[in-house]
Amino acid sequence: MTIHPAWLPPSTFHFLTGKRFLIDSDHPLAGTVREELLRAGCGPAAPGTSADLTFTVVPSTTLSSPSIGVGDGDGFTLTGSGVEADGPRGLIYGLFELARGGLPGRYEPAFTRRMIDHWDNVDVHPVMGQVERGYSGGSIFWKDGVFLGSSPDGLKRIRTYARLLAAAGINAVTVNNVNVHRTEARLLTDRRGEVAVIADQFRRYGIVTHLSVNFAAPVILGDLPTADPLDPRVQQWWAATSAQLVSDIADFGGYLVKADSEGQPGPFTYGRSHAEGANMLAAALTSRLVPSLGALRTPGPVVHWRAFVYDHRQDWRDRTTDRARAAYDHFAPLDGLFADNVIVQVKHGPIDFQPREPLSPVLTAMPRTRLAVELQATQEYTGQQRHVCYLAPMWSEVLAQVDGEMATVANTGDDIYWTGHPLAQANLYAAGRLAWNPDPIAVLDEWIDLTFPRAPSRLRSILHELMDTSLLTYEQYTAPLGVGFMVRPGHHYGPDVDGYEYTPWGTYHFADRDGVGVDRTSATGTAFAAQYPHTWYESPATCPDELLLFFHHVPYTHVLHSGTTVIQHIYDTHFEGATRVESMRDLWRSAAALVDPDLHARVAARLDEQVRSATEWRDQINAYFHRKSGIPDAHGRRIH
Ligand code: GCW
Repeated sequence: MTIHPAWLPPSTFHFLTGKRFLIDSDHPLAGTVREELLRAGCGPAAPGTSADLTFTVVPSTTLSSPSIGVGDGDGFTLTGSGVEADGPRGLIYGLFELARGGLPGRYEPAFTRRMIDHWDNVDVHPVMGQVERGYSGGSIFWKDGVFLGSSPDGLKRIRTYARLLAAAGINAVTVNNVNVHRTEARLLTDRRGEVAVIADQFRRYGIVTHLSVNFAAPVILGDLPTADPLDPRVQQWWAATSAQLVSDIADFGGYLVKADSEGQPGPFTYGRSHAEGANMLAAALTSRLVPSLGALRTPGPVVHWRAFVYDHRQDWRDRTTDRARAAYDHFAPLDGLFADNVIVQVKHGPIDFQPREPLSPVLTAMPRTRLAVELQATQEYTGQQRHVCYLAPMWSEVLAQVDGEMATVANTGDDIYWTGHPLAQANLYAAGRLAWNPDPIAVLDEWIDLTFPRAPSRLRSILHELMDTSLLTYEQYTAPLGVGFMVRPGHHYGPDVDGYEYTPWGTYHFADRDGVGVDRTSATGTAFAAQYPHTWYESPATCPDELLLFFHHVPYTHVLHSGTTVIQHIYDTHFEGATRVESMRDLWRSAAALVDPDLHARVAARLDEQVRSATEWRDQINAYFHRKSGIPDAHGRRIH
């Protein structure tokens, strides 16, 4: 079984073959650059002779130890004759920029930490499997409870992955699921050696390793009666446990915590706030316990504390509770109360990775708190890597409105194409690269160039046609106008308009015979719209069409800014979306001679499924709203 090389095929750097290089740094990452150059057929310049390519680290920022702080020295300058890096990591990024044919100039990421979060389990979870919401096979770290990094092949795969991530500009990874079950909790203690092995591989490519932890670990693993963050025994337990971790993994990145969310334990159990919970872990991570000296503070690891906190046991009859409000209601009042090494990690939208949501108001409401925006490459709600759905256009809109850090839920697994759908590789690539190049279509071009070297222009244009607007197409044939969900409960694939309507999950569309949408206005609704510093969302007159049903309950006859009615918009977009998918399938068929046959077949099979699924979506959504409203399609098309 040959694993697909993704955006680093063997020909990467071959245009450098025969060049003489000089690397003016003895940092371990310089060693990685050297290995890469040797692999590409370059040779070191003989002493006293001039080199074709020089790699230097600007001395003022040279770091002497292999442990690198986040964002330290990631930037670099391409000089025309090599790479002048701000720090050792910049050498790696400079090398990969050379592979992309980067022009001389300055390169710097817009986000310091660019993290990939795995939702991998150690054991197979009875419902969620090896990888929660994973659509690319199993984990590359664990299989059925066994650590894969113990075998040479497993180790090699992790290293290959690290190389891919570095080439995409990623510098941090969280290795395990935020829902931390019993076995996984032990990665913190007796299984931390596994994390250390993974970290050793990632470090070679400048990637820092993080760990998801269970807030109740002192109870689950430590035999304490409580996990109360203000209890000294709990603090002591976390400090001692963290000290061991940090002594095993010198550059350990820190903890990722999902607390008081969807059944995960958290500080609320003890009447404590999220700030108290997060700060306790932050303190534990930064205090190295030296027996006779007490706590010694050092900068370094951080706590990523997720803001995805809401009531998942809501009564659907209760119209005052609004899941969209929850993150802001919980976190905005805590602004300024988090320790310096706590980063509040916020999903980009207020609900949950729907294809269309407004920006989460939390992201602009906490100026005195370090924030990370969370994106989801794994396509839980965007076709589960069976549908072509290039997410970068949405992400780049999000990233343009925020700063700080970014974290993206991984879409990778042990599949030979890494991502199940070969074209979904572009999402992983973009998850890193958008921090360096905010133009999603330019990033797609880069991905095509690297992944399909010497691609004929016909293939390039087919891929653009398939992918550039694939998210808009997906949006057309699924839930309309920002209302969201309408997916099958549980696995979240395929249409089920009322699937979540009378459930405790807080995701409702409120369709009746007269209209549809969620009233989130201050005047008559849940007042979620008031969490924004502006008032655009308060009135349908100023609310963008594509978010209308996220914020308003309107009659089917409401006329959109586009000039069409809501009901006619639903019919039109669903017919058009499904038709577009048929064209995508035909277009891909025409590319058969242009790409590797196995890759072609994999994508073709998935496009067949996408056509089936888009048709199902079209027919169910159209039939549902036709039956509710009784309003016929103005164009007389067939609605079942
Ligand atoms: O979207 C939901 C998913 C859960 C996930 C949760 C989260 C890891 O359905 O599977 O749990 O979000 O982000 O915590």
